[in-house]
Amino acid sequence: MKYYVTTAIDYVNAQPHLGHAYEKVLADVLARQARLTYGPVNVRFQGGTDEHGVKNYRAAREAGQEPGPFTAANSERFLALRESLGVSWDDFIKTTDQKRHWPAAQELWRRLEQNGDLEKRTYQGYYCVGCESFKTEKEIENGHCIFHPTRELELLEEENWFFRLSKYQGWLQDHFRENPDFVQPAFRAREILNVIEGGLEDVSFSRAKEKLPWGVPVPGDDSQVMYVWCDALTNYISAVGFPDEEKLAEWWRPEAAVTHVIGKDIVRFHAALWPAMLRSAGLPLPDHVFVHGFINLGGEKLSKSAGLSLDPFDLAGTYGADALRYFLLSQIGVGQDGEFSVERFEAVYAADLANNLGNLVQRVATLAERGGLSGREAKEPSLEPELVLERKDFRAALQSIWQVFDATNTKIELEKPWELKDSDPERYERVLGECADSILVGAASLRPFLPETAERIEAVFTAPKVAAPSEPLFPRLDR
Ligand code: ME8
Repeated sequence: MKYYVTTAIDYVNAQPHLGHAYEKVLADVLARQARLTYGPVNVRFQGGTDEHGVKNYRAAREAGQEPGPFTAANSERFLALRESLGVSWDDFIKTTDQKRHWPAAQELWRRLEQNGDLEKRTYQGYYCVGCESFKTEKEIENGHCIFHPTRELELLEEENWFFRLSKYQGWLQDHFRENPDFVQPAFRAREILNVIEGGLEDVSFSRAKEKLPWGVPVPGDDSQVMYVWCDALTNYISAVGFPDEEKLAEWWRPEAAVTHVIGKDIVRFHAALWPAMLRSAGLPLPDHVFVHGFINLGGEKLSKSAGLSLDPFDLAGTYGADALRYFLLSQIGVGQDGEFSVERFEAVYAADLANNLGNLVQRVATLAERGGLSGREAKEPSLEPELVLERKDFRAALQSIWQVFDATNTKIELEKPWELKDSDPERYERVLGECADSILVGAASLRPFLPETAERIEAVFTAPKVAAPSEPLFPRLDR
């Protein structure tokens, strides 16, 4: 079984915020769980940055820089999430990569053209730079794009290449009916199917080079560069070798499981445009598009354009990467939006991490050390991988893992091993061994979610002699 999971490739017009970090952590859990379930060689976890388009180009200009160095520097910040939050990408592709990415984007273009799906037209419409797309009437509210109410829409008139998306409407509807879990969760599938049934318009697929010189050149037309979404979506196959079909087939073929993890604002591109492009080019489709909600702050979506941001590097630096991962994974239901506040984060940190898990590990390890307990064997996880890989219900998964820790805490309270050390040393050892074992079961299940914590706990209880960690797993917050 081959498992290929991708994150959206982020625009690099500004620094990463907590919303980006959230998405990468969700996909990381899938990748880590898949490595445990299918074996690391059968899993590929792909990330990258989306560096073309008007938004990036203007941000560079506004910073007084050339787009190349500007996007390259910001791309590094996105890649840095790998270290700061333990996002275990196997590979990271940049759309400015002329060797790996451009030939793929251009070959895909040629195939769409050969299939009669690209044609040049003059078009006038309202463009949202935030979304990097033209907006239909239905997507405009009070004169603004629903996703970017702080940006002005721009009226553009240009001669561009168009992709005949409308041609694929019927086929897409059938695909949704035949593959009810193509888009997950189900409420998002229904939503996007409604949009498709409401009618799909053809998509402007290029921009005049004289207005936007920053993009992949359109094959055979020097006056145009590719539309940023056409270029960006291709990353999912350029990264795995397209146009080399043999290389591509290792990860991108009907029998492999391919999952795109994306946010709710870009479903249309992934669930309508991308499948249609692949169909036109005669390539297989991904299996799942898993759609997450937004991280909000005080009810507002975190966004680069609205200037509302929370620095994931600061948060991970202050509280620890695993603490931040825990909050993001345990507090938000599948596909739902999540509200972030430092107060809530600290309350969850104190209750679940410092007091519950951290205390339990410290207590059991201290008592075990006192009794000279030998290390135990590492355990198999009790968590069903299906809950993670299929249902993607990370909150439910963590709740079930915490039940193991809660039960161990209760056992300690009931058995009071500290009263047994001298009176009944045999029972003392047995109780502590059982507690250590159930902590090890919990830690094994925790590996995809809190990798560093799981490793630390497993190191404590599998060492030749159990010894209490010199530093608590989750230090108390002095406030
Ligand atoms: O859309 N909460 O890039 P992007 C949760 N380049 N997720 C959020 C979020 C928030 N507050 N804000 C953004 C793009 N995201 C394109 C993708 S893929 C071929 C091209 C998510 O930097 C957003 O939904 O605007 C998307 O999945 C990802 O972050 C990148 O957003």
